[in-house]
Amino acid sequence: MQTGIIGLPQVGKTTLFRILTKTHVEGKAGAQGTHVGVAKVPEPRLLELAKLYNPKKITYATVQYVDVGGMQKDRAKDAAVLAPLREVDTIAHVLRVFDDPSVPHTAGSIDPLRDATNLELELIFADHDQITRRLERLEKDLKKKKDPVLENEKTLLERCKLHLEAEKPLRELEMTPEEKKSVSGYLFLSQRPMLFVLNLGDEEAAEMDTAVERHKLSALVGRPNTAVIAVCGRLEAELAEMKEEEAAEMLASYGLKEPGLNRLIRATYDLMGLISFFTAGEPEVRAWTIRKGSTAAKAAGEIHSDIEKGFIRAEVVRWNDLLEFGSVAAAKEKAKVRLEGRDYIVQEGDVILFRHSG
Ligand SMILES: Nc1nc2c(ncn2[C@@H]2O[C@H](COP(=O)(O)OP(=O)(O)OP(=O)(O)O)[C@@H](O)[C@H]2O)c(=O)[nH]1
Ligand SMILES: [Mg+2]
Repeated sequence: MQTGIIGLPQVGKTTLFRILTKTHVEGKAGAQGTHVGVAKVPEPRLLELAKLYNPKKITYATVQYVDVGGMQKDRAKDAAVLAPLREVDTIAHVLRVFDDPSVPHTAGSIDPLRDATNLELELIFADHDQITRRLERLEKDLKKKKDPVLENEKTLLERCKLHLEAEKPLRELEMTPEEKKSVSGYLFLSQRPMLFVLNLGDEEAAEMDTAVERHKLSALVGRPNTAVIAVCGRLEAELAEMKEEEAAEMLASYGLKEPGLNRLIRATYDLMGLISFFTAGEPEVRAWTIRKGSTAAKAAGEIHSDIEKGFIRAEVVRWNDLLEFGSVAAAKEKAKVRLEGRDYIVQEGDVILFRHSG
């Protein structure tokens, strides 16, 4: 699961990327100078579960972040920056809210709504170009031979095109699961779930909750497949350098409970429609990632394809029941352990033991 970090030049993308992925060195640059790194999904329940098992290993779920570099005004250059975005599951758009005369803004002034709108338009234009080309091709083919599948595709693409022409991203267009599937091959950029990350100045750290209103960004809120979150990039960078206790003290001094990065990672996780389930034992207590709505068999496959193939049943206990009763055996006595089949839909926070053959 990958999140692409985009934004105008000098908005704090790489700063955030480095702290998210704990890469203190200059990350390994891939094609077009992109950086890829892995972030642990914060999961306090894992430590609670570990207290019961005293495991050799504790393993967090992870998400990948890709820092794709700054977007320029020049469209040709943008195409190169946009290319790696086709591979990602969600996009995090860093918006510069902090003002700092020593770091000039490319547009000369601070206006996050303008920046959000302009960059969104780039994604919309890219998808529009792609659809226009595809429709031309389809029309030619349909002239030669009638084909109901292609007809359907044409109708759907025309609907997408109209939506884009209203300057709205495709993630806001309602589609049936079948329709979504039929366009999934196009990897449309404006269809990706979007997280707007407001990068605030330190002086706003204590007023994170009201940042949206203060900066007149309500237009970004409440849209489908879109989320907004505020962080202070510079403060986060300082926190990342501190010892745990010092960091906690500093957070408390701003009235904050946890680093903004935790909220950011969880927000991308939610936006991707991901949930966690756990496996727990003496060798390892571990969080796993699956899409909401996945079956027990699918979850087993996440761990190992052999467990999916040889699936017999899943023994499922809710994480809080397990913590309350202290062991699976005790939870069983209280009838809190369920035996589920391969089609059981895994719930966020399930602790699962898979019984399998082979
Ligand atoms: N004052 C202030 N400066 C910041 C903050 N975040 C980043 N900066 C500074 O802004 C400059 C750019 O930060 P980067 O993280 O490199 O920004 P970027 O978006 O990766 O920039 P490009 O890759 O060049 O597009 C650096 O000098 C940072 O120290 C912040 O929250 N407050
Ligand atoms: Mg950068």
